[in-house]
Amino acid sequence: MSNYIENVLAKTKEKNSNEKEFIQAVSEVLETLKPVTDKNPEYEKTALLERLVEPERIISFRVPWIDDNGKVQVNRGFRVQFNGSIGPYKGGLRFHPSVNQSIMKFLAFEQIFKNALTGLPIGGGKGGSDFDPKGKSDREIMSFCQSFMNELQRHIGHNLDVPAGDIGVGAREIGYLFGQYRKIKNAFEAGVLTGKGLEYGGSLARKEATGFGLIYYMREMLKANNLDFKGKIVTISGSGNVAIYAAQKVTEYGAKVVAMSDSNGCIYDKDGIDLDEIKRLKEVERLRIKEYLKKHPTAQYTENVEGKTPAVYSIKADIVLPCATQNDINIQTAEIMVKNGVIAIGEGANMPVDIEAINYFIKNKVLLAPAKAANAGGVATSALEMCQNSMRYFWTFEEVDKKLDEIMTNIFKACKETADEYGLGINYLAGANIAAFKKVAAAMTAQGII
Ligand code: NDP
Ligand code: 2IT
Repeated sequence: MSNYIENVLAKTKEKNSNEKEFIQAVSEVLETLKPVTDKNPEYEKTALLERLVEPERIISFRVPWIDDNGKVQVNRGFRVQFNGSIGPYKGGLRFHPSVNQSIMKFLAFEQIFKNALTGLPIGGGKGGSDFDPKGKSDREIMSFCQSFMNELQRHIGHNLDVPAGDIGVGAREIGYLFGQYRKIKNAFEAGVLTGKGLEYGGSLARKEATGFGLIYYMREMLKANNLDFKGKIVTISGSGNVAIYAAQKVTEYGAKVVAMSDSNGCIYDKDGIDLDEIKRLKEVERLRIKEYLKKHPTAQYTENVEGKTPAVYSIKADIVLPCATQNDINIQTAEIMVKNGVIAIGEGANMPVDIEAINYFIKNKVLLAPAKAANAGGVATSALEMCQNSMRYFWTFEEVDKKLDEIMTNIFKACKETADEYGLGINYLAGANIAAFKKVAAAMTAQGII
């Protein structure tokens, strides 16, 4: 590593010592940038990296709401507006009890590079709350969303910052958030949020986009290595929005998904997962994945054990798609997967594989589709939704899906060409980081010291 990168990393660690996920995300990017920073001494003169790791703005706020028992609850809300140099801040909202400033900053930091890779004009942001949507009634969810928006509304706008969904935030939550925004502003500003319902400005194929996009990216990655999905056995961590549509597309391409999971445990169905039943359980009834056994008694359910490898990763598979949360796969889990003969990993979630495990996979010639490139289809289609909102027009499902496919194909191309140019072999993570960084660095340089 060059001294410049080492110095910036050391300072970042010191300044943010209690933010381990943020430090992890920054290290993972900076440690791959040496070949670029070595060639561009002006970055150091303009403190480009120091500016890059400092968010333009962090908003943190109180979210009071009343539960169904009439009790007042208080949560903490966040919006991190990390880097707006190539477009309005753009990124999802996560509602999960684990949310804190470190997780918000890691997600917003990753989003800067992901959004740059899409080729569309969007900057990096993220937000959310430590609110736990599990077990809450519809009325409680609405009450929380309205209170959250009462504060968030003054910080967002279609030219300023455009939130969307992430863990715990789907069409229902976006609907309540949009309704409250519209009421406060007394205006129908469709482009202020994405992932909206189709009746009021949402884009066709946005719901499917992250999962489909992941599989389009992997199709290109496999093709470049003389492989494809046909006949492959696939396991998926998670059973939410990303997991479900990745499962759908990979099945269309001739693979068989035999396992999916939630935070409690995993189901294994050797005949192939019944995805309609997963959609019913997760998208409609909001139940635990274990309920799958009621309709499929021959499937097996394994409960996760705290501190141990999540059950889904012990199942033998050719292709594994971590589509749940960060740091799901560490070196111990990676060793199990390599022993089981895995050939490719697709990061549908953000930072699901830690860097030690990523390096272990690459060393063992396992292809790894890195999150900030491979899961960019969601935010790319959000940008297409903003575009349609500005035009006051809609594209068909096929039109959006085709654009998504082209965008994902181009992202893989950028990762591969950059990896080739810098002699990085199959290290598409380094390829993605360098390609994205170059674009953001050029925009920041052009705009001066701000
Ligand atoms: P959902 O809320 O729809 O689903 C999340 C899934 O992950 C659920 O199955 C959930 O299980 C599981 N999960 C969440 N937290 C944990 C945890 N701590 N441990 C184990 N399992 C967990 O979210 P999404 O599908 O939208 O998001 C999944 C991942 O994809 C996240 O990392 C997100 O940042 C990323 N992503 C999402 C995009 C999008 O467009 N939605 C775009 C790009 C990336 P349970 O129900 O038990 O909590
Ligand atoms: O992590 C992500 O890219 C998302 N949650 C989607 C963000 C968006 O603005 O659509």
